[in-house]
Order: sequence, then structure tokens, then C-alpha cells
Amino acid sequence: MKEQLSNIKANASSELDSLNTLDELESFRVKYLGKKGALTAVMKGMGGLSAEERPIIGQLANEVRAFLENSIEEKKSKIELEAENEKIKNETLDVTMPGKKILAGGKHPLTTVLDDLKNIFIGMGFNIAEGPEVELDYYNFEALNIPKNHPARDTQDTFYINENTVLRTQTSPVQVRVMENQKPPIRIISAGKVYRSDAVDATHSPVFHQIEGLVIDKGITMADLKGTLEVFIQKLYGENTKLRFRPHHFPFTEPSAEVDISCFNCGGEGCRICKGEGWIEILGCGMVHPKVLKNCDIDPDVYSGFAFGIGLERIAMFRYGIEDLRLFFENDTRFLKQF
Ligand code: 2NM
Repeated sequence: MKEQLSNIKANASSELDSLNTLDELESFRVKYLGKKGALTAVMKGMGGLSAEERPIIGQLANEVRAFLENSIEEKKSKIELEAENEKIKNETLDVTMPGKKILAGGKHPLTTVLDDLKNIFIGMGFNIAEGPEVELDYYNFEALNIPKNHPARDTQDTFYINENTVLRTQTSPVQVRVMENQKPPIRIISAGKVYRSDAVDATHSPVFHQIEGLVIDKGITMADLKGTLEVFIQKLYGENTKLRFRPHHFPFTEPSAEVDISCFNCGGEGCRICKGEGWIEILGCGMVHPKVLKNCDIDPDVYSGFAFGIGLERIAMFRYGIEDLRLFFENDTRFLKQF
């Protein structure tokens, strides 16, 4: 039996070295330590031993069992470690490789300017009104005292959807809708895209942006208009900015004016920006025409009001020194990422 045990140990030792997988190791375990295994068979035969031999063989058998169990554990760890190393080798991660750059978006310059203007007017107590870009002829023209034969309605300027429907050429129709639905006092601004059938060049685009203001109440005068615009302009361009009103004509206001501001670049001395004038045209305005009020069921003998309109692109071009309006609409990231 001694010999059987030392044979088991010797055979197991040499077999162990050739084992490469956990499956092979398990077969090995069953072969020696399983119910029908070699060591188990020897143990079963111990019943026939004499009382002197039994403890000696028993101890030896236990030593062989311990050897086998330890060897199996060691081999198991070794196989698992090798498998792990192999896996890591195949999964190599090059930590020196450059990462994926995440591009952060930014506000479009027109949005920045629009937000600034809105915030100034909100601070002065105006509410923001919205309306459709596809507008009825009535709201875009008729209600604003622009009759059928008026040059502003020329198909060269207006995109017609059909006989009664246009792409709005200004945001004033939004204000007509508010005046129809809301009794004075009214203090609103409307802002957004407007459309005119212009050929594209550095200063023209068939789509551009306007912000328009409207105030209607009892006793509103041109002095309120001038005071409101002065506060607005000085918040936008600084307290030293001066305003100049030049007589003008709009069908929807009477009297009407265009407003120049003292040049924010040279302060009025004359420079490249103001083309030597010292003044820069910035907006149009006027007292709302009595016919427009009547069209909206507001009695012009009781109420009066003023309105003004500002082109956003011009303001943004001055602010950022942009010389070509097309850049706003091309969405070239080389342009956009500068803001
Ligand atoms: C401008 C200039 C002058 C204007 C008029 C109205 C309305 F609806 F009240 F009649 N809204 N906006 C107006 C007046 C717009 O833009 C250059």
C-alpha cells in the first residue's frame, strides 16, 4: 500500500505539469480524489490492514491527500492568473491615445443680441408677444394701413403663399393681433424672423430678424416715445449716447421718424464705422396711425400710442464687427465658434 501511495504521488506530480485548463484540472481531481479515484480506492482497502499498519498507512494517505489538494489549489490559481494575463494582453488600452474631443455649442450672436434687447425692454415693463411667421395679408398689410396698391406690397418684396397669405415682412402683425385681443394699456415687444424677397448680398438676406415695440394707453405722446428710446439706447450703448430723430414716412405711423445714435465708436467725431457722419441709423418709429388703432377697435380719440422697429442683424454686425450679413445664416462653425 505504501508503494501504491507513493506511486499515486509520483504519477500525480508529473501529470500536474501538463495540465493547462480548469477542465483538465477538474478531471485530474476526479481521477485521484473522486469517489472512484485512485486515492479513495487505497483508503477503502485500509480495512484489511493490521492495527500497527493502519495508522502508518493512514498518515501517509493523509499526506498524499493534502499534497493533492494543495497542488490542485496552486495549479488552479496559476491557471486563473494566466487566463487573466492573457485577457489583459488582448485588451490592451493605450492610455497615451488622444481622447475624443467634446465640442461645446455656443449661443448664436443674433440670439445674444436678441436676448440683450429683450432683457432691456423686459426691465422697462414690456411683455413679449409672439405670432405666426406665415401670416394673413390682412394682418401683415391691410390692418397696418398698407392698402392693395402700396409699393411695399410689391411682389418683389413679399413672399406670397397665396392671395391672402404671406410670409410676414415685419413683426408688426403680431402687434395688430395683440391690439385686437387686448384692451389698453398695452406694452409689448415682438421679435423674430421676417421675410422679404431680396437678392442676397453682404447687407441683404431674404430672411432677417426684427424686434418691434408697441405702447398704447391714454395720453401717450411723442415725448414718451423719445424718452423710452433714449433709456433703451443708453442701456445698450452707454449713458453718453445721444439720439437724433429724422422725419420719415411709414404707412402705419404718423408722424414717423428714423432714429440715429451718436457713433459708439468715435462718439460723434466721424470715423470709418459711421462713414464720417458721427451718427448711425439704428431704428424706425412713430406714433401709431389712427387708422391702425381703428382697425383694431381701439378708439383713437381716447387712446394713442407709439411703435418702433429695430433690425437685429445691423446691431449685431456693429457689435461684433461683422461685415457680411451672410455669415449669420451659413452656420460655418469657424464663424460660430468665435462667439
Ligand atoms: C417700424 C417703424 C415704425 C410699428 C408699427 C406697429 C404697429 F403695429 F403698431 F402699427 N408696429 N411696429 C413700426 C413703426 C415699426 O419698424 C421700422
